[in-house]
Amino acid sequence: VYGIEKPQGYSVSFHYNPLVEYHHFGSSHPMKPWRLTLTKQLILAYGLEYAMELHEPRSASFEELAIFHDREYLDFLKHITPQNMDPEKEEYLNFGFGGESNDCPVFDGLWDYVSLYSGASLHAANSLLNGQSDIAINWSGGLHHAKKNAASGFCYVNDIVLAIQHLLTQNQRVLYIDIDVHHGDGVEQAFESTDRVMTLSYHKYGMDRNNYPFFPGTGNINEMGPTDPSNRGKGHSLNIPLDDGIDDDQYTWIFKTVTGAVVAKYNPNAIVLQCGADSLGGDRLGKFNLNIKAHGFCVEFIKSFNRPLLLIGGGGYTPRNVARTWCHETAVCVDAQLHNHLPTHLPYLQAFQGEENGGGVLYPDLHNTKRHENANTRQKLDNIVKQALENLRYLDG
Ligand code: TV7
Ligand code: CA
Ligand code: ZN
Repeated sequence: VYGIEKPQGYSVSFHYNPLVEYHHFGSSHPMKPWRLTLTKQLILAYGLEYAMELHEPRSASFEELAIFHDREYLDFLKHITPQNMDPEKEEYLNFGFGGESNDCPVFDGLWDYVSLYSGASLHAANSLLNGQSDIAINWSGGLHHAKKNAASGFCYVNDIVLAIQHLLTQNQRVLYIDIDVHHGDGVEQAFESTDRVMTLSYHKYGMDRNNYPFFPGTGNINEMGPTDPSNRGKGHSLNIPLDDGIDDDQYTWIFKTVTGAVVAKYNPNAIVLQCGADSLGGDRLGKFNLNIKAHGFCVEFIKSFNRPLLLIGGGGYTPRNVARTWCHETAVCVDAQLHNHLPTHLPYLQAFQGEENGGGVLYPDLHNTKRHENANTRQKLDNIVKQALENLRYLDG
């Protein structure tokens, strides 16, 4: 009778198959699945596993992936290897492989990799559907650029689209929010013709000094999906284009203001939050200057709406800071405060030491690590908010 009672608060589930971390895109490629090892080790070192349910999900099947993706594309993904690939063949380019940047290389175990992270997102969505958890986490997912028949920007299979489709089996409206520094174009496109999914992405938008657009080059404020009044999806995409060097105060202000208005207006039955950690200061590819707690504020804010919540990973190219951020955000979910000094029994402790601004701590100062000049003025941000709130009027029908 006086046994251990279920503690107050949210029930949180953590979905992770450690086999994903053994996959390599290539030594010079910025995407490092190894960052997931660091994340998991940090979470365990702080003892967060005692505050949530851990699941080791199986891989998604071909049939499960085919709910969104074309079968010809999946056949290609399933059988392509570094040994049998032919970069001259047309399908190779059509399916988004090759090209000068080699963003989406063919590597050993590619099929296992995509089905592992997708299986984890589907499993996480499922535990929200069957009421086993209020917040479900999959840090290995969040690959928002993949299209139904093409790989793009390090993403081969769109686990987010698959998870949202699964949530739609029992939820009328799902809100997708994306704080990765890149535009969540694949998810936006997949649901452009439905009013049952609303997508909201915050990202860097604009040209670099060589006049190349920041990847993927879409997501301006006036891009809101179809506006044809006969299209059910009209106005159900909202994009917040931001400039280099945005700081904590500006970002949390714009996130609160716009996301708050969207939740109030759309009233979703479930929320999916993509937590790409490339929006942090000091990221190898990103352009923003956010600290870990400002990034984590987005999770706190979304959590306060008390809707079933799926948290997924995404980008993040400075592995030690990815691990710090996702560990902090896991703690936010279970309402734990973490000590700034890293636990001494942490494996890979070395990875977190010897930094200029924060060796040995969980919350280093990332604001000035790469010094992107802040090109976001008060006035520009005010205008974006004004325009965003105006765009929301399309939801009135
Ligand atoms: C979700 N940026 C994914 C973000 C995907 C970004 C890109 C790289 C890159 C790729 C490499 C590599 C790299 C140091 C960085 C348009 C081009 C670029 C002309 C020269 N190093 C996410 C994708 C983005 C691959 N791609 O949102 C192998 O950077 O900008 C581009 C594409 C093609 C043409 N070239 C410019 O975070 C997970 N790629 C090293 C090795
Ligand atoms: Ca984004
Ligand atoms: Zn990104």
